[in-house]
Amino acid sequence: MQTVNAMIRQCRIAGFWLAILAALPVQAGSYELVIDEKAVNLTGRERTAITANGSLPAPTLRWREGEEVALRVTNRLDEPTSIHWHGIVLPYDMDGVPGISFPGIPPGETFTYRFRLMQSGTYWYHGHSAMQEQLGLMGAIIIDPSEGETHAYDRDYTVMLSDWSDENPHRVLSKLKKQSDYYNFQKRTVFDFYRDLSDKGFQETMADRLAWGEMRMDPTDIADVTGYTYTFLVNGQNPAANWTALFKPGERIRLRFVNASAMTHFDVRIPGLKIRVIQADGQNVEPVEVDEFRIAVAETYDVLVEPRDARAYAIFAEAMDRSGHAQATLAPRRGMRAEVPPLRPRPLVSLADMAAAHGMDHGSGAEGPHAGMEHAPEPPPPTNGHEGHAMADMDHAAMQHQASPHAGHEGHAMPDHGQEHADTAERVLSYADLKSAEKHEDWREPDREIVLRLTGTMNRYVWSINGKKYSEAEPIRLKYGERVRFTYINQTMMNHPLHLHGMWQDLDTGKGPFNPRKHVVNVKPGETVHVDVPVDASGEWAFHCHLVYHMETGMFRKIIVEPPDAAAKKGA
Ligand SMILES: [Cu+2]
Repeated sequence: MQTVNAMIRQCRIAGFWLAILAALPVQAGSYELVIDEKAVNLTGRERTAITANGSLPAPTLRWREGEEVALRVTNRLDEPTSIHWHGIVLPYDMDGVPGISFPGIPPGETFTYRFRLMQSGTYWYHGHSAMQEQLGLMGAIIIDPSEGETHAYDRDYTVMLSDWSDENPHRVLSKLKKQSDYYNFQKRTVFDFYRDLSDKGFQETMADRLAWGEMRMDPTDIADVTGYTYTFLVNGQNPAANWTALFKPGERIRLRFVNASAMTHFDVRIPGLKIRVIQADGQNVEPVEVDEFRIAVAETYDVLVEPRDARAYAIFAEAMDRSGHAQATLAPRRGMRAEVPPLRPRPLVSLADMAAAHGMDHGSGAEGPHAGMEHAPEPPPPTNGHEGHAMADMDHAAMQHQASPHAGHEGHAMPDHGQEHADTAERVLSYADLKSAEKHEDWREPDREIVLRLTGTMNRYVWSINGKKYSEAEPIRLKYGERVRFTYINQTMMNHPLHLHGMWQDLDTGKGPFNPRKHVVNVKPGETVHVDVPVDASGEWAFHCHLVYHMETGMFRKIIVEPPDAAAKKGA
């Protein structure tokens, strides 16, 4: 029975009925996407968005593992466009990055993407030309597994989060270039200064202010672009529109969260419900039960919830900097609305956090690829609870963000979102919780390490890697078949969600062959993170921070993977 249903579903997807049955399991689905402009009103003012088939977000594509897809993408804009299939393993010339994978799609022309799906799970697609993604060009991809779902559920909804601005993205960027904290209206006030004086005393307060000033940074500078210009959307709808997912009490609901924002990390809660995380970036993980999770730009998380009461529940996604929120509703009937929790106080990055983060930096691999990983991933012990209390003893050299390894503080390299707001939620998902549900067959020690320092100059709003922006940098060269450890050292005070095209990043959470496999790895301010990349795809690939304005200003690299027989081919 199960098999017949599955086959019927496959046929519906393919758009054929019985004719295709003979061809199973190989099938070919043809899809048409027409990229165009369209007037939208998300804030009370009419603006122009970029849409696919007239919809914002673009249509959800539902595929099946093993399927060969052909997508005809037609450009009706008066500028070039492109679609990148985010997280999908495919031949590099189908990856959709202009200037790397292919030339882009000129106005009036059609490009056909073709590839076979060798994976399942929740992914998404988005424009990779200029800043079209910020203007609405993104959609979800759901690939059903060929061998059936691991987890049973009664309903299945996609929850695509995004950030919409009425301002043109080029204007946003030019404002940031003139003044990097243009959108940061949550700066500390003179009242905060006097409160700090009474809490911390004169010396500590002044030292704190001076140190931040030297860095040309501000502890409230959590996000470059904020709710001042952004309206946060769920499936293209603002909070007032109350996008609703229906359920019957007792049902088990799968929610596929996709963060399709240009710049916004979200903290997601559904007050009154436990959230069971079952997939990260389309990959099955050992289920983890949490009250809240942070979703970085371009990540996906699949979760299960089981609402038992016939009432409305809020799906509440707070922008990480607390400058606004996206919101949807889980309810037994349309028109219901849950009580929405207030935004929590904005977080501050403390200098002590930054110092602790630098303590995590155990250098450029001199200690071997797994240095520091044997230790339990525990946060530094709490001090007396006063932020910045370590200031008097602070090593200011560390704050200059030199590459100085601090011995003796190993083992804190685990990305641990939970620490930042552990006091306001019972259980917050951290990367350290992620464990692959399947053992990776090809797991082995890395052959070599490449250290990538995430750098930036806030006063000119230039973001870079190892101090160089894309236009100044040589490509990173890898060899097919090798396993490379990338060590990301974040020397800035911004989060950077790093996206590698075409290959997986096995995030080192200390679980060896069960390390979670991700297409985006978020690196927090001051943090060092290790990922191992099985180099199993030849060609030229993009690697970049997925914050659009960071990518645009230089935090981007081309990665060239030499095929195994490159030498032979050159000779032929
Ligand atoms: Cu991407």
